[in-house]
Formats: sequence, C-alpha cells, structure tokens
Amino acid sequence: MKKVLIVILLALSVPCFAQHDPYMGIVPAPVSVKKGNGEFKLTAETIILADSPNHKAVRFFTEYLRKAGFSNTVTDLNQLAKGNKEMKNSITLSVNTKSDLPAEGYQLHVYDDHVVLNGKGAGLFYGMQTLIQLLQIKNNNLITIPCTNIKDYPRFGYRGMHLDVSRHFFDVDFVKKYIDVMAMYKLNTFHWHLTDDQGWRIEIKKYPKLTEIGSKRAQTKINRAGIDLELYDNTPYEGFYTQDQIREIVNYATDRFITIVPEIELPGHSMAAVASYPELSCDPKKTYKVAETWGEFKDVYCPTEETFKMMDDILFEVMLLFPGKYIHIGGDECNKTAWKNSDFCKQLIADKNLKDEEGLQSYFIRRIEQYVNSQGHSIIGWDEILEGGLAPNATVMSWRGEAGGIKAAQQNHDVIMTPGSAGMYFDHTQLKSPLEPLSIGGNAPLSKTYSYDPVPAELNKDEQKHIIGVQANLWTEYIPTPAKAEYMLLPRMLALAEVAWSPLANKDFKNFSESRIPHQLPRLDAAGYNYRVPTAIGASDTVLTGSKFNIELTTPVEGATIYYTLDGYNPRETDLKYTAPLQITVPDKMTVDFKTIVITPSGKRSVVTDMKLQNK
Ligand code: TNX
Repeated sequence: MKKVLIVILLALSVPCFAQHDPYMGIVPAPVSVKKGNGEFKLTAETIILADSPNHKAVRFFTEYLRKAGFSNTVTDLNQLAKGNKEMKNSITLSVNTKSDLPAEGYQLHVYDDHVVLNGKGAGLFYGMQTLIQLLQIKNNNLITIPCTNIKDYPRFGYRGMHLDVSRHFFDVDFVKKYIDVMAMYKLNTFHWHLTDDQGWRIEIKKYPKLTEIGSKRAQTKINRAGIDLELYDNTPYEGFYTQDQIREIVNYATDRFITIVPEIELPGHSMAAVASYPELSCDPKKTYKVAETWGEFKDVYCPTEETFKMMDDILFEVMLLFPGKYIHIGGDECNKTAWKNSDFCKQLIADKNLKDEEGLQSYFIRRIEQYVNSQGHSIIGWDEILEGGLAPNATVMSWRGEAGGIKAAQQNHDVIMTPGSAGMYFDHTQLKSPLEPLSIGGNAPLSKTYSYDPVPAELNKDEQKHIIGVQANLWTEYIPTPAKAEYMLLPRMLALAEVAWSPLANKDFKNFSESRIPHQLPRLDAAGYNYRVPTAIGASDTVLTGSKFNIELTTPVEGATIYYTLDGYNPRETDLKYTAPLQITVPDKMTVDFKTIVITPSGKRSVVTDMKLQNK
C-alpha cells in the first residue's frame, strides 16, 4: 500500500494582520500614514469637541458611538477658552483646516492623550470614516485607537457606484444600506438606474401610468439567455419609489456626502415606458408589454414632438427631486429598427440633414441636453452618445472598454471610466468556477477590479484632466435578492474604492488582499452585510506536480477557519482544521486532492478550492 504522508509543521508565527500593514487596515489606502506608538483610549469620559457641532460628520460620529454604547456628547469648541482647546482625553473634530488640504481632504492625528481631526465639508466626513475604521471596540466602556498621523485626499472627484433597480427592484431600506457601505469606503456618487425595459421605478406625477403599468411585469426570465432552455418564474413582479421615498433617500445620501445621479434611459431601454404610453413609440397602435427577459429591444421612443414634450415633463419632475449637477439620460443600446421602418423618422432625418439613424440618435440626445441644460443641470450618457456626434456639454460614461472615453476626452468632454472589460462590471463572476452563483458572463475577480487605472496612457496631460472619475456597475438581471446584490458587490467595491481614491503609488494588491481585506471583512459582518468570502490565501483550483508539497495558507477573513480534506470530499466544518503549514508527501504515480473551504465566525462560506497534488 502506498501511503500519503502529512506532516503538520509547527506554527512559527501567528499572523497578525493590521499590525504589519503600513496602511493600518484602512481601505481605501490613505495618501500618507505615519504610525505612532501607543493608543488613545476612548471612554465615557472622553470629551468630543467640535468647532462646527452641527456638521453632518460630527452628528454621524456621535450617532456611531451611541450605537456602540457610548453616549458622549459634543462640546462646542467656540464656547471654550483658548487654552482649553487641546484638552486631555478629547477628540476634536474641526473644519478649521490649513489651506493646503486638497478638496475632500483631511488630516487625522491620534496621540495617546487626545485626537484631532481636521477637514472641511466632505473632508471631515472622510476623516471620520477613517477614524471609525481605526476604532477597536473592546467593550461597552472602552474603545482604543492606535496612535497615528494621517494625511489624505482623493485621486478622483467622481467615485461612483451604480445600482440597477429596474431589472430587479430594491426597497428603500436596501438602498440606504447600499449608500451606507459606499460611504464607509469614501465613494461619493450613487448612480441610480431607475428605468429600463423591465420596469419603470420612479413615480412621475404627470404620467401615472409609468408606474401603474410600467412598474409591473407578468413574469421574469430566471436563467441565462441563449445558453439554457428558456425558464420563467411565472410570477408577477413589481415595485417603484414614490417621490416622497426618493426625497428621503436623497436626504439620506446627502447626509453621507453622496450625490445621486438618477438615470432615466432614453431613447432605448424604454419598453416599460412604451408599454405605459404607446404614443411614445413609432407604432402607437401596436400593443407593448413590460419586458420579461433581458437584452436589447426593438421598441424605442420615437423622436416626435410629443415624445420630447413628455421627456421634458418627466425630466422636470426628476430634476426637482435630485439636486445634483448630473442627470444620466442613458443613450446606450438603442436599437434602430423601429426608426428605420418609420416614415416619420425618414422624413425627420431628411428635414434636419441628419445623415442616418445614428444622426437621429445624436439629435435626440442634443434635444434632451438642451432642456436639461436650460434647467441648470448637465447630462451624462453611455458612450453610444458619441455616435453621430456628441451633445455639446455631455459627460461620457465609457463602458464598452475605454475607447469611447478616450475619444470623448480628446474632444474635451468629461469622462467617467467604467469599462466592463476592466473589472468594473460587478454582475460578472468573481471566480471562473461552477461553484459561483449564476451571473451574466464575464469574469471580474478582485485582482482585476483592483488593478484598473482609469487614466489611459494614450491621453496627454490636458486630456487626462477630463477623466473625472471611475465607477463600477451592478446590473441586476441575475441578481434578484439583496443577499446576492451584496455578494456581488463585496468585497469588489472595496477595490473600486481604492482605484477611485488612493494614489497609484500606494496601490499594492498583496497588501490589500492579504492584509486589509481580511481586516475589513469582519467589519462588514458586524455591519450586517453579506459578501463573497474569498478562498484561502495560498489555495486555488490548480494542478501541482512533485512529490513533496509545502502548503502554507492564510485566512482571507480575520477570525475565520480554513478546513481541508485530502480524500476528494468537499470540506466542511466537520473536517480537518488548518492550523499550521503542512508538508504532504505523495507517493509515486499518485494524485492527492487537497481541498479547502473558509468558514467565517458568522457562518459565511467560501467556495471550495481543489488543488491536485500530482506525483507523475
Ligand atoms: C449592458 S452597460 C447594458 C445593460 C446591461 C449590462 C449587463 C450598459 C450601458 N448597458 O443594459 O444590464 O450590459 O452587463
């Protein structure tokens, strides 16, 4: 009998994550971190001082402490005599910064007897988020904060995360939770995809049928189009936000320094609206239904005066609800069949000297832009709005690679990079494995998202200034539940945050994935989020050849356990615990299946990895 020999090597060191990490576990990595010695002890006696006591960051911080069991109140710094301003056992939150701090920047000093945070506006909020990441809650009476000196500010002004609520609807509470996690990681723009073929999700007072009809569909496609047999759930689906709910969410986001960019899709992706008001289409006599499956649909808005009037009315209400600069008007994947078949469109193309249907699309977007600009807002559109010529003031969101963004920047237009090919599509899978849940196709592992640099080398210095930021998108065709939305979002959103915030020189995937992600994930647990548990660091689906294998693993989540098997079975909590490096000796002509799983204290499980140890 040939025997497999396993030797468990003595553990030489216990991994201690944040201690060896130059960024002290903080995500996104700050511009500069100087670690000090010792720690500040936050107790019930700690005085919180603020020169702007009603600042949202100050209120957010005390509310955070209150939830952790600390009821420290805020003292107005302006009321204190001069000498008292850097009191012992105090935390000062100040908007009185030295002028060399860039926009949204902050400076945080943690000494062993007091803490000072400086930052204006959003800067104070981001500094407070960093401070919160540094807090170690020991018990109800004590929080410690390691001594440090941090100076920080973002690389990009636009740091976006998108959510598609049309394909699947997510309620107010979930949207707030989504905004919360964005704020934790210093993202500042929530792109809210409110309308599409499969559902109109925003109440418009003047056109009630948009939600009476357009927010409902008879059933939903539940498996991948084109690959499997056609499966539908045979269950009616509906949902929309009232204008009151929208206002509530806008206020909630504003309190967290997040601007919402609402998207009202036009002229394509508009089946839900066309089903509600067929007069918007080029063939009003046809009957239309809200789409039940995914893809590109032929029935789109017809560029009639009636359509433009209705679009202006809709956008008027939208602009009253959303105070931000940008309104996203879609512009992507507009199928031109209906326009090609329409005498009206042919005539319009001739009358306006538009060349072809692409010209007509450009005409459509320009008309909408004129109206949006007249109301004091600016449009963003997907990169298809380049086709037939860009509207004069439009910002381009480059999703089909970077080409559209590069072209737009060269034409002096602002650009937000969100290329699907570079890991910015969070509806893509996080690992190519049949163990991952159904996704739309495409692979965007954490490393791919992390390594994206939104500034293309092709652009010269002036053109590069037009890259105002970066965004990732969560399209929800195959994301029907909040738990799955969080699974697809996390931890990739942390990689996005670092792409958007941290200076290039501070980016380091090894440190990020092996030190800071393991430190952050338990925090997401504590905050009630689901996430994809990364597989054990050092394990992967691979084949290794040799006779002796040294296996050294680390857990991707602080406090989680790695279990393994060597018998081909999928490991679970009843199997062997990995506690120290292993040496496995495989006899001649044999293969050993070394399988691992990571299970967190909250019971979340990674997928199983399968390492084949082969002695040929
Ligand atoms: C393309 S990205 C779309 C969406 C889909 C997405 C799926 C874009 C502007 N259009 O309508 O949901 O792909 O990944």
